[in-house]
Amino acid sequence: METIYSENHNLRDAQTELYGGQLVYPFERPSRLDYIHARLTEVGLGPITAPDTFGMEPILAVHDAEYVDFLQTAWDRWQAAGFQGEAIASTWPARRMVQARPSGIDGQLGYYALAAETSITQGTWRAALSSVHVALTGAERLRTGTRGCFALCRPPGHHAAKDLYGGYCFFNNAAIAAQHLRDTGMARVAILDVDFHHGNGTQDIFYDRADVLFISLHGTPEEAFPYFLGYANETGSGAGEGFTLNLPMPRGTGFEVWRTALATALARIADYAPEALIVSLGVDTFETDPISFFKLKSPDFITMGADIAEAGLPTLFVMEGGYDIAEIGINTVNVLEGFQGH
Ligand code: SP5
Ligand code: ZN
Repeated sequence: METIYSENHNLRDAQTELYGGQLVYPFERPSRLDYIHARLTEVGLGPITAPDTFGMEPILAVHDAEYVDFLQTAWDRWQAAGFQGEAIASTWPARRMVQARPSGIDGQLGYYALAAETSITQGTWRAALSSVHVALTGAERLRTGTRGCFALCRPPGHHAAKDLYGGYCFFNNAAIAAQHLRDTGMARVAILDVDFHHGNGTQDIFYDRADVLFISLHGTPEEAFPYFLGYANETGSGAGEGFTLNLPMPRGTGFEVWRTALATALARIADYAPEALIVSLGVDTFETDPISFFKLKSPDFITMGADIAEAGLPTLFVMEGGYDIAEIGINTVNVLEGFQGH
């Protein structure tokens, strides 16, 4: 299986994440991809190729133009305002407040952020743009008949909505790839999100549409980030009614239960009969992930990949989360090997 990868992800190296009332070095850090890259090479999964470049059009097909402009200029504006640390939101349009866009950078951070843990930094824009190109290059491979491809994206994307960043995400790589496949001729695309966290951004982008099926397996929002979306009763709206499926699971969920949810997801995908499958691949379901609470073990990820292969669809894996860095290479590549060996 081919992997699409760019070293430009290193341009995103935030030094601060707001966690437990402290500013810590972020869980979502460049070395995550070093471990995955090393494991890909070690097992010889296949060629590792640089992404092609794309214009802004595929991004603007998903994201709001003013939001994109905000991301491009946020760091410079934050610096120009004289702030010393990394750019972090601190005030939100909460209940009963006006949902209008302020003019200053500090107000706009709160307007566009869905969470405070994610700092905007010097190289964030360029890294996020490169991550989109990685996903789009992978999507292009599916268009030309590839069975499986791995878009080794960083920063991740599934928490980003059309005009929201957070959860370490800025552009929704998987959604942009799905939209690109739609815009270049595919009638139906399915997105299967197996990251521990609910893919709130992807759900929001496609919520009222029937042409992209969105399914997420995740820690229940009662206890897990992003907290405010991902309940089972969210099933889509309007034309999209029935084309969102949420499968939240409780603390301590192990692979036996998780795999039953995956079977439910795969049955729905088979019924939908898409032309391609995009997997938002997070391995933060792992038992020792530092910020999550599922109990998957390393060999389970091989089974996961094999089960996904059973769908028999052209499949693009798009990297999302996973924070047990020592094991992230093994767990991620296990999914791909399980898929490939099947
Ligand atoms: C892409 C992705 O996986 N993003 C995840 C972002 C999670 N950010 C907030 C994490 C808050 C975790 N609190 C967990 C307490 C653990 N003891
Ligand atoms: Zn996650």
